[in-house]
Amino acid sequence: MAARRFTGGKLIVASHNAGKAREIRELLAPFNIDVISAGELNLPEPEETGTTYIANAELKARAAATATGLPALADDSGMSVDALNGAPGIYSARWAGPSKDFAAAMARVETELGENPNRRARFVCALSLAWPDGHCDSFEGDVKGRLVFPARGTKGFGYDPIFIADGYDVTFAEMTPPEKHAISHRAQAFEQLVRACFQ
Ligand code: ITT
Repeated sequence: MAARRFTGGKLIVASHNAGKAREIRELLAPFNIDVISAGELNLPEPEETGTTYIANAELKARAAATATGLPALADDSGMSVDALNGAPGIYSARWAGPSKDFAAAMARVETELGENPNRRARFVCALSLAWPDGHCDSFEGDVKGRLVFPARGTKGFGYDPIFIADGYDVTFAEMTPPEKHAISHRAQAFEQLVRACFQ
């Protein structure tokens, strides 16, 4: 089925993660869309019961579209570490615990890697645009790279301070937003969303 075009009006950004919601707003900025975040509307956070990024993104987008009667864009993302068999993957947020302590989550990655010399990792992002009638289109992007310890940089969010994309020598947390948006998993998924739904 062809993707449904978004031709304007209000769009819910169905994320309660401030760093992620900020990046999605930055990516949406050139499109002159009236963006409302799930946080502003106090929308409940649905339980992420899916076993894939796309399943969780769809579940979050559908819940917000149903609750508001407006199209909703959700993002499910995470970092997969090769030497940890893809962990934390879809559980990336959960490794930070209820207090969302990403210093602890990054320390856990370092501890679990131990002396393993394989530092390969990738970020993955699934974006789903859902409509109140149940229609939903999804797109996935990724960026490959390697992990460094100790963490470096203060920009970005989540695991950004330990991730260096292939071809670079600074972490995502040392990049400006435009630098990260030029290559990130979120920007790659967003590019596909734009091509299918916004143009
Ligand atoms: P919502 O579901 O409300 O959007 P969340 O934080 O629970 O917020 P996810 O379940 O998709 O979202 O978890 C993704 C986690 O992966 C997120 O908390 C970050 O720690 C990490 N992550 C995703 N994209 C990232 C990025 O660009 N930079 C750093 N960490 C990222």
